[in-house]
Amino acid sequence: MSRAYYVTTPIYYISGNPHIGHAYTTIVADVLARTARTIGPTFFLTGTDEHGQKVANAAAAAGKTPQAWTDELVPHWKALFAAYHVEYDDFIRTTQARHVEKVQRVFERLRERGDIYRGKYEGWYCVYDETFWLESKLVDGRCPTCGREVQWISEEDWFFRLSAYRDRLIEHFERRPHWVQPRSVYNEMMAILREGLEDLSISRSSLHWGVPIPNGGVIYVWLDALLNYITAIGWSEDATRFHTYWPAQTQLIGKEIARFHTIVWPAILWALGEAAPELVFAHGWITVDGQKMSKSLDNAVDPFMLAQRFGADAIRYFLLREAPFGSDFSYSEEKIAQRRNSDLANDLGNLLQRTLSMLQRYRDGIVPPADVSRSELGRRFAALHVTVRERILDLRFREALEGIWELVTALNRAIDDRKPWELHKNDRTSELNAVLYDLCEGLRRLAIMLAPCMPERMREMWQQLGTPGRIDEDWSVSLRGWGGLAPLTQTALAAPLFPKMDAVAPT
Ligand code: ME8
Repeated sequence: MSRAYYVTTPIYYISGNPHIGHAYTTIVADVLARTARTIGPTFFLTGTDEHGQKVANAAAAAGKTPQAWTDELVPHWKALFAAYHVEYDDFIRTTQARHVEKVQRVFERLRERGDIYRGKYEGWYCVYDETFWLESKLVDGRCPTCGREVQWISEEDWFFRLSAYRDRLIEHFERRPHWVQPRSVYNEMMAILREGLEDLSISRSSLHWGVPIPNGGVIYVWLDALLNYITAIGWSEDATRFHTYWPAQTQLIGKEIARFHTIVWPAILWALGEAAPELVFAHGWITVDGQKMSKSLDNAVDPFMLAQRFGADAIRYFLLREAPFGSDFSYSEEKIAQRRNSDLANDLGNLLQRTLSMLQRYRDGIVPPADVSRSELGRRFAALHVTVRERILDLRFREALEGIWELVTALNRAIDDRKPWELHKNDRTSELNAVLYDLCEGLRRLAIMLAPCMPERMREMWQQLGTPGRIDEDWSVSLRGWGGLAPLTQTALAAPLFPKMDAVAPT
């Protein structure tokens, strides 16, 4: 098998119910995977991070064993992804044997190579972020990432020689200036590297909930968690499969965990003799009143409620369209409703309704033949999908949607300018055929290009257009040249794709 497109999301701590921020990264990965699948083999991994003190504490607070607690919660996470039409190829749980065994193997290899040693850890620990902190890094005595209280830890642990990889990391960052994006995160990581690296404690001798280490203690939850990206694809077990996917093309994360993914992670991989991922993209946060949305800040929005209220596809669209990928953006139901009403109901949904009802009225719902070589719209938009796919794979989702909306706008304008009702009244058959054909072909192309972003609604649109074949076929076949829609196709006007909603008051 040749190289495939491999995209990953963070694996989420299963310390409570998910919020829309968790759905965000996985939705973005789904859009990438759906797009990559229109080109070739693709693998999309997501999952849950189930070990560590944070999860153990949450389970204890609920009066359950950590295993029972995580078993109970995993279905909520899977249901969340299903509610947002996410089609992952694999869902890894760090408590699964396939993962645990390989994490132990990693530990053995690191020990054999002399990359780890026994030492005493004395310092601070943030349970929320599962992160060790030096005194000098604390801000007002609190965790510099999340601002929470930290606890003092003093224990015998295993240490990974992270400091030994500093020069190689700097060289890697310099040689591949795009491997960490956006630039702001790249610069921040470079600053950390320049400042110097401490070795990293990779075990917790006082904790029991984790991957056990021979002679006591468990593996530090971050080492355990990072390894999911390779244990899921057969590392140390199936070399052919592993090398089909690794190094990953795109690892998506939130910016607060960039240090683990761009400094610790490549060093661990190198210690194992493996390559660093091609790209780590650390996106921004969904914020509420300027603060990161987060379970424990009590500002988390229930993603199930959102999907029910606005429709999963409208939320997907909002998340991709609202801000350039990478930046923070604020959560607002008013803005979601606005986007849904203006872009989806007015621009796109109405376009489909108007087109199919005119087609019904003038041509019994049957797509007429037309001379596509003369289509002005065809000349302008036949190659749009190439740009769109490029932008999506380049993680410029907003620009991809803006490009697609140029076609939406042009089709709406074609109705207003070419006035099919007048062409019909004046018996200008070939002109009427030409505009009706253009509209249907334009809509077909929109359905295909928007399917990665709004899979369910676009499948409905596809059905209304009556087009045979699959919506998610290879784009270079289904979108080659303006005119892929077969004349005489029978369309079937149905209910509006995005019924208009009442405006939502500003909050
Ligand atoms: O950090 N805005 O898990 P986690 C955007 N288990 N994205 C958000 C977000 C927000 N307000 N809140 C969460 C962990 N996310 C570790 C990861 S990976 C080897 C281990 C998303 O449950 C974003 O992707 O705290 C962020 O990085 C992730 O959820 C953190 O999830």
